[in-house]
Amino acid sequence: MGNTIFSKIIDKEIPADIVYESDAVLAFRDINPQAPVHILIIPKIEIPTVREIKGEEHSQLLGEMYDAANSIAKDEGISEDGFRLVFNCDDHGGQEVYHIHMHLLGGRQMNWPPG
Ligand code: DGP
Repeated sequence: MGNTIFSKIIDKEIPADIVYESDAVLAFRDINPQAPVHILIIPKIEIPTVREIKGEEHSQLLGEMYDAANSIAKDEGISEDGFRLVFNCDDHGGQEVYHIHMHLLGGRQMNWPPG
């Protein structure tokens, strides 16, 4: 049992608009979308921040998350024009939910710097 709202989404205790699911990874639409397509791709195991990612332990999991992002971007019709993938980390990174999640954003021109 994890500690965040995302654990409840994984356990189907609260609803989410799920677009991809495997044994290790779940992806669903962000409740507060910042772009026409805004999907969160998360591991089913709880890793609080990207600081806890260990290459040796999590490389396969991270690889699957990037595969999922590419597959979902194609399904959503944003792959050709391009998109943005973001992990926020802790306070200065703007992280609100302490279960790592990759934001997949697309369907409009992204700006830089992100603010
Ligand atoms: P971050 O700031 O990087 O931790 O992003 C957290 C994102 O999670 C934020 O864009 C809003 C989204 N979010 C928070 N709670 C829920 C929820 O209950 N359902 C869904 N679908 N998204 C949520």
